[in-house]
Order: sequence, then C-alpha cells, then structure tokens
Amino acid sequence: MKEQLEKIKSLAHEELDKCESLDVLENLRVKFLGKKGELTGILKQMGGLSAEERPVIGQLANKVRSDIEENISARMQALKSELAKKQLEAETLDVTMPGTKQKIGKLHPLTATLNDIKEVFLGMGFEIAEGPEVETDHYCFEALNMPKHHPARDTQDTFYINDNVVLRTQTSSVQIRTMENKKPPIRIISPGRVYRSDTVDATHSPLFHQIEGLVVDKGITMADLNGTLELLMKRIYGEDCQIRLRPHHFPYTEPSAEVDMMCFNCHGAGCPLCKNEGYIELLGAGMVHPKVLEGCGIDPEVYSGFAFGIGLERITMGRYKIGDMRLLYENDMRFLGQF
Ligand code: 2NM
Repeated sequence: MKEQLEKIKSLAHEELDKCESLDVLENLRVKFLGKKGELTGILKQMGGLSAEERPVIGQLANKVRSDIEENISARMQALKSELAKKQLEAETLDVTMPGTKQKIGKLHPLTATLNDIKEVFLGMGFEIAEGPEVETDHYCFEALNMPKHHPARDTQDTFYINDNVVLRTQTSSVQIRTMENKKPPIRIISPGRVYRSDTVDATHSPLFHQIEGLVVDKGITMADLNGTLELLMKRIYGEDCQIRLRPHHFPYTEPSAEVDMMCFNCHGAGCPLCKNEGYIELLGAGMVHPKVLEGCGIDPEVYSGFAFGIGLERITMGRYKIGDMRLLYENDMRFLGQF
C-alpha cells in the first residue's frame, strides 16, 4: 500500500507538471483526489490493515493528499497568471499604428441642387409645401383646367391606380391643395417626386423630381415671375446667367412661357451644346389661369398669381454638365464621388 501511495504521488506530480490548462487541471484533481479518485480508493482499503500499519499508512496518505493539493494550487496560480498575461498582451493598443480611414459621405447632386434652390426661395420668403404622391384625378388634372379627354393629358400619361387615382405627374397638385386651404398671400415651392409613363433614356425617367413654385397675391404680374426666376438662375448658375421668356401653352397658366437660359458656352451665338439655339430650355411658367384660381375659391378679379415648374434633374444636369440622367439614379460611387 505504501508503494501504491508513493506511485500515486509521483504520477500526480508528473501529470501536474505537464498540465497546460485549467480544464485539464480540474480533471486531474478529480482523478487523484475526487470521491471516486485514486487516493480515496486506497483509503477505502485501510479497513484490512493491522492496528500497527493503519496509523502509518493513514499518515502517509494524508501527507500524499496535502502534497498533491499544494501542487494543484501552485499550478493553478501559475496557469491563471499566465492566462492574465496573455489576455493583457492581446488587449494592448498600439497608438502608433495607422488608423482605419473613415470615408466621409457627401450629398447626392440632386439633393445638393434641391438644397440650394430651397435656400434661394426661403430667402425670398417662400414656404415649402408637400403633398401626396398618389393623387386623385381631380388634383392632378381636373383642377388644373385639364378635364378628361383634354389633349394635354396625352403628354402627361402616368400610372393609374384606378380610373380616379393616379401617381402625380407634377407637384401642381400640392399647389391646388394649398390654394384651397389658404387665403392669399401665398408664396410656396413644392419639391417632390413625380411620375410619367416614359421610357428610360438619357433625358427621361418614369420617376423624376420637380420643384414647382406658386405666388398668389393682389397685383402679381409677369414682371414678378421674371424677376423671381432671374434671381434663382443667377444664384444657381452664376451672376452672369441671363434668362429669356418664350411664349408657350399650358392649360393651367395664361399667358404661359418657357424659360430659357443663355448658353454659357456660346453666349447666345449658337453652338453644338445648345443645338445652335443660343439658349437652353430650363423650365415652364406662367400666370395662373383664372379658371384655376376660381376653382380653388380665389377670386381672379381680386387676386393674380404666377407659377412655374422646374425639373430638378434637368437643372442638376446643366449645372454639373451631366450628359445622361441615368447616372443620377444608379448609385455608382465612381460617379457620385466626383461631386
Ligand atoms: C409648370 C409650368 C407652368 C404650375 C401651375 C400651377 C398651379 F397650380 F398654380 F396652377 N402650379 N404649377 C405650372 C405652371 C407648372 O410646370 C412646367
């Protein structure tokens, strides 16, 4: 039995010396000292010993137990401090390492242009009005002096939810809603998404953006329209920008005009950029038709107003010399990163 105890002791020391983890250490403790362990196995056999042998073996067994216990706790200390050291080393922050560079985003060219346009109009005392993109036939067409079967509806074909509900073709619907709900003076711009059933190409998209403006008050004339748009275009395209109004027809304005800007390339002489026109078409505008005012409960004998509609894509493309509208929607960072 004495030899057995010595053997357990030396085996335990041998295995503990090799032990490299706390899990293995716990297994060794169970193996040597546990209830079903090797030392307990020996102690259970002590009943068969003589009265002289029992205290000697008992003492030796206790000595072996405390030896192994000491060895285990020493090993545990060593393993724990090693683990802590490794953890600290892994967590060390090297402040001299190069950092990870954060990419700073920028505004989409459409958003940047819209922000600039809003800024100009807010400076002139306009408010920003918004409304639904899904509109009734009334707000999209009827109230704008385009009854059913009016030929102008052809140029504004859109997506129909049903006979009476459409995706708006212009944000004029917002202006009608405003005129119905507010007494003049009215000074608003209404930016937003609009829809037409157009096929995608370099200058068309079934979804694009408009900024429409509306001013209604006593004594508003075409001169106010001209001055307002001239100021806008000088702010957006530069102080040397010149505009001209050319007669046109819209069902919702009378008189109506298309507004061009003098070609910045040839200054009116004609060149390939302006297709020899000398001018580049920018937007449509006019004096709000008396029928439209009347339909909204505003007396055209007392009040007059001007309105205009700007295509945000067109203005943005002219401003940044972008040749293809699709580039504005594709979210290609190689393109967007240039602005
Ligand atoms: C345009 C061109 C001309 C316009 C008219 C109105 C309203 F509601 F007052 F009648 N809002 N916007 C208008 C006028 C829009 O877009 C090319």
